[in-house]
Amino acid sequence: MTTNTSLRDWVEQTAKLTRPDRIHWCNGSDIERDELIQQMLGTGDLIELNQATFPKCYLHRSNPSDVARVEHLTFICTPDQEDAGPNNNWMDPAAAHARIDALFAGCMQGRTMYVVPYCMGPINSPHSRCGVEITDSPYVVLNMRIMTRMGTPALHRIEQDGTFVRGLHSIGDLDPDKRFIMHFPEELSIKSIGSGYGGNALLGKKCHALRIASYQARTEGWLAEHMLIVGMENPRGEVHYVLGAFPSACGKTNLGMLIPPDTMPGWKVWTIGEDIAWLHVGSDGRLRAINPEAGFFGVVPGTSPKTNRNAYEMIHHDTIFTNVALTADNEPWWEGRTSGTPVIDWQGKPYDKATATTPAAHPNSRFTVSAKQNPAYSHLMEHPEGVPISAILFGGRRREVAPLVYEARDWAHGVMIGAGMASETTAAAVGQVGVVRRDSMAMKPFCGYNFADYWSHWLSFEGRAKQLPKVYHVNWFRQDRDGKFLWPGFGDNLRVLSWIIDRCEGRAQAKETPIGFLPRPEDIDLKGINLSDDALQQLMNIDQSAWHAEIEDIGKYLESYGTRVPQQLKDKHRQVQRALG
Ligand code: GTP
Ligand code: SPV
Ligand code: MN
Repeated sequence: MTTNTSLRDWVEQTAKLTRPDRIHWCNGSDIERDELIQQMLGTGDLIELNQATFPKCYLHRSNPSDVARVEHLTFICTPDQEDAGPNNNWMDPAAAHARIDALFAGCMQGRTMYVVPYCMGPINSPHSRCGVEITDSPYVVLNMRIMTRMGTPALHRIEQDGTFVRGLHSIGDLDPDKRFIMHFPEELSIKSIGSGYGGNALLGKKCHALRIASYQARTEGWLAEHMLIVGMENPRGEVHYVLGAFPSACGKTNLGMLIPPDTMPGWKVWTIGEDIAWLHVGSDGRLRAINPEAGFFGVVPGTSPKTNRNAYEMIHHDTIFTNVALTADNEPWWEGRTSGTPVIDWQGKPYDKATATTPAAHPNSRFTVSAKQNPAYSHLMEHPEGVPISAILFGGRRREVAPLVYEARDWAHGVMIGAGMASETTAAAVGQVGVVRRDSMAMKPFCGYNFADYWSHWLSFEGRAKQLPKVYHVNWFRQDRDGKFLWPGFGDNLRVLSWIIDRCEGRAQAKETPIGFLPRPEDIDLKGINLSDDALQQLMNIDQSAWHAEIEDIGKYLESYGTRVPQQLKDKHRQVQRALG
């Protein structure tokens, strides 16, 4: 078992509460994985896919009422409600424990309790943090094995460090009325019941690496962010790393795995991360990033050889698919896959594409895959100090208002842009899709404390680092009147990144506007893409009256956080408002 007595005691107490038939300590071995797969094939928890075309690939169908994160059932439980802030649902810690422990009582009867030690970040990095997830879901175990460094090495590190985040999870009876995702940041603990899906259940991911970690990061002087990390080398041989904070299902995995367009020869791109980044100021005074994860839990719909060839190839072996459709050949199928025809939908029901009114794959269907299967995998993912960051992108889905790209004047202005960003909601969370909402730094569902304090923490990096990244806002999702995207996106986003890198190198031109610096059409490499004058006009200009309304709305949003909002942020906001006239 383990030499760590507090871990031993916790497992024992949890077993007393949840009353499992068996306890299994996970070591992370291949044998353990293969046994779990065999067992799940037997129970129907996994379905074997076509092993000739998709070797070692399996399908899992989650309960139809359990297909996405549940923000309304997610709580931050701090003694003082003000510390959780208006951005979070809050419950008093004692009341929360009582409420959720009542649901955990006896919930694992007839089941195996898995004890899953994991490490977020490279095993030998001083910035990595460990946790243990106790779960009764073998699907969660299989996913955690891909998404984290799971098993014996993590347990050894826990025994050395002496500390770990405790995550207790049970699928319960999957009743949405008995579903809670609760966080106790001061106790470094998480309790989640009633869901087996993604961020609700793989506790190393959003619960630990964002909500708990962001809380710790604030007191310890670092940042835990919902960001991709991508590396690039341009034809001049200059290497730059860029972070991108986009809300769920808004393009992190795709930008992190970007493939240069044919018209941009000589560019190389590699992935460090595609969902979460932990940021520290390095000994050189620069902001550096590690990816705490080891795998990708990515959106399947839209993945094709055209949009993202690397992702498409990467998920043809050793992949767990969740809630995709099936073809007659037993291959996985999803909207946007350019070949095959679905005959069974994500719920396992017969599907006829000709008459169907709903998608065959769930819009939030996902692949789970090891980062090492990415053709653009970089061994720098294992670098204990991470990579130095040149630029930070904030962005969202905005069919209107936000131009293709603009640059902040300075760090504090960049923080204001990140704080004020907004995006249309997506299928990654339960609720209405396509509604514009403010989502500061793409962290609305994930910041474990009061946003006003979080903005102050961001501002404080001016005093911590010698050289901070330049900050940008991007929007790949502008639409014309018919709802067609104005910008080709995907690999062509490198055209925007190329301008950003040139700006970082002090080369590229821009025009100054009230909201920041925008490229002129001639500043961006548009060779080989066909954009109408009208599209260019919309992508690379600001609409004064739309921006008046936008900046006013951002002002109201900041005000709604009350007296804790840093004055510097309000000043930056007022500056832009004044410049707009
Ligand atoms: P999470 O895993 O939920 O955090 O999502 P993500 O931010 O990693 O988003 P992802 O890259 O998986 O993209 C989500 C959806 O947006 C997919 O259907 C993509 O095909 C689509 N998408 C990504 N990038 C672009 C782009 O540049 N343009 C357009 N039009 N669609 C894009
Ligand atoms: C997101 O919703 O931002 C995801 C998927 O990355 S989940 O792991 O379910 O949170
Ligand atoms: Mn995400």
